[in-house]
Amino acid sequence: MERVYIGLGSNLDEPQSQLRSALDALRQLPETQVTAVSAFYGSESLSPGQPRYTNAVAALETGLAPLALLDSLQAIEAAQGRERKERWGPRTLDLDILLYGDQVIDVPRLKVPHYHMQARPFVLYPLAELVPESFVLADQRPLAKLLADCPFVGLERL
Ligand code: A4P
Ligand code: MG
Repeated sequence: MERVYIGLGSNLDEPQSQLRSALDALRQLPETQVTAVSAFYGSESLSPGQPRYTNAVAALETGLAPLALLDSLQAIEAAQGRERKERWGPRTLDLDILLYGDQVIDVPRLKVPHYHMQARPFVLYPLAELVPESFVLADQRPLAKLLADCPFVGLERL
C-alpha cells in the first residue's frame, strides 16, 4: 500500500457537490481507502474569465499502481461529465495525482510530483492540512519552503 495525495478541482455544475461525489467515488475504488480530506477552498481560476474553482486534497492508501490509479481517476472524471475540449478549459472535475508515496514518476502520461503544485496555493494549503510540518516531497523539496514561496493569497477556506 502506498500513501497518495490527490488534488480535486471543479469550476462547473455545483463544484462542491462535484467534489463530494468524487470523494465518494474514490472511496469505492478497489484496494483503496480515503484516510483524510482537507477543507474545501475557493479561488479565482488561473485562466481569466472562467468561473471560480473549488479545490481540496485527499489522502489515500492504495494498492493500485500509479497508471492504474490514473486510469481510475480519469474514469471518475468522465463519469462526472468532464469533457476535454480545450486544455485548461472549465471542468466539472479535475483529479490530479499530486504525490505517490516517495516515487518520482516521469512518463508521458504521468508526472509526479504534479508539475504545477509548487506554484498553486489551492494545492499547497490543503495538502499542508494533511501532513506534518516537516513534510518533504518525493523530489526532496520541503513543503514548508514551497508554502513560504506561495502566499495564501486569494484563497477562501469554505
Ligand atoms: N498527467 C500528467 N501527470 C499527471 C498527474 N500527476 N495527475 C496527464 C493527473 N494527470 C497527469 O490532464 C492532461 C494530462 O495530464 C492527462 O491526460 C494525464 O495523462 P487533464 O486533466 O486532461 O488536463 P488539464 O487539467 O486541462 O491540464 P492540466 O495541465 O492538468 O491543467 P491543470 O494544471 O489541472 O490546471 N484555478 C484554480 N483556482 N483551481 C484549479 O484547480 N485548475 C486549472 C487546470 C486551471 N486553473 C485553476 C485550476
Ligand atoms: Mg488535470
